[in-house]
Amino acid sequence: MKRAIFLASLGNGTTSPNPMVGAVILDKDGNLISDGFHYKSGMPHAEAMAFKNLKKDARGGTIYINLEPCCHQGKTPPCVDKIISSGIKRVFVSIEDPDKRVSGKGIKLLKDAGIKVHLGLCEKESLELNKYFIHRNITDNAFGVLKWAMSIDGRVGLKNGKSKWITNKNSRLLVHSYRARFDAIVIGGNTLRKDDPLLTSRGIREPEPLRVVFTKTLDLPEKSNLWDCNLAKTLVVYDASTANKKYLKRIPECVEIKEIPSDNPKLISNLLAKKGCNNIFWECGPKLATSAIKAGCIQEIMTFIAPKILGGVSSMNPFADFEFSDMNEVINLYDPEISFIGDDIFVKSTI
Ligand code: AOF
Ligand code: ZN
Repeated sequence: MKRAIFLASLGNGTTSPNPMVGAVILDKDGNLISDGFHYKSGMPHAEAMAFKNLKKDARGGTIYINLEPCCHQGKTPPCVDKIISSGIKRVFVSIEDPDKRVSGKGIKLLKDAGIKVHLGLCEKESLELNKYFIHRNITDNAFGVLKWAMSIDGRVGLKNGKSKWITNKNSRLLVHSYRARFDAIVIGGNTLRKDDPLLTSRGIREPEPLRVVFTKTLDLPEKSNLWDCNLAKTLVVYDASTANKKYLKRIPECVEIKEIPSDNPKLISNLLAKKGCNNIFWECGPKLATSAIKAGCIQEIMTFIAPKILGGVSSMNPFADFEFSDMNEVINLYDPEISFIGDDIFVKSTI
């Protein structure tokens, strides 16, 4: 199963909206005779790849899969049928598929066909590997990770908005490699106007994650790195209740535009989930970061802390006011993982 999980992880960054799945086949004597993984939506599933790669007859053998095999006709035929017709006698499955077209039905069909099914092997690792896919299927929203970089006194920029650079080069390179694991990166209009970021993984992920800018006003600049569609796709999402549509003409044709009825970040998360994004990297400023947390769009945080003091009551904070009046109301973070990137501190935790 560990091999199946490893193979599955090779699809990291390419399988969305699909899960990462690997499959390993042993013959009746326990010899490894094939394996495979799912690379991309629309391409064969892991089991289909493993059957395609078969070197020997699988009759009487065993298959290990880190996700319940599918039983529906989607873009590709049901994997359950392939397993049954192969003559395999035992199936090890890590976790059930949360996709409503499958969830439990794949396992039932295998059992009905007289195949022995063992559920739960390496469950924890498999839940972790596909947490984004599982979250989207259960909530209809994309799994959100909020990232910010700040000085040791908790500032994300000077009074005049300058913030290049608070963290060191290696921290910034790490951010590029994290971007490669996300289907979409979201910023707000203020970040676009102030930083004019590229928001790419610098070629680590092909195609690059979708770059999304949320704007309340649509008052975005005529020139912007995000308008260069050769670098990556861009989507502008605007709040129809406050935006001035006269600014739409500033946005080039290659950029996709969608309106939402309010500034609730849940609408962005939901819209992106519907577009097939399992996860979102929120690289936004204080206002959007605060409302994204309030709306329940953030499941993990990533914080880079640099050994610098910016000072000043009017320097920029990572968050706006949550209006807390009691310490019982503040946001608690869990399971912190702390590491050093040179002399920057990197903290990952769940929320
Ligand atoms: C498997 N093995 O390798 C994967 C599965 O549109 P389709 O046909 O690709 O189906 C997508 C759904 O199939 C996806 O939502 C999930 O339920 C399942 N993915 N199942 O048996 C695989 N990738
Ligand atoms: Zn399948």
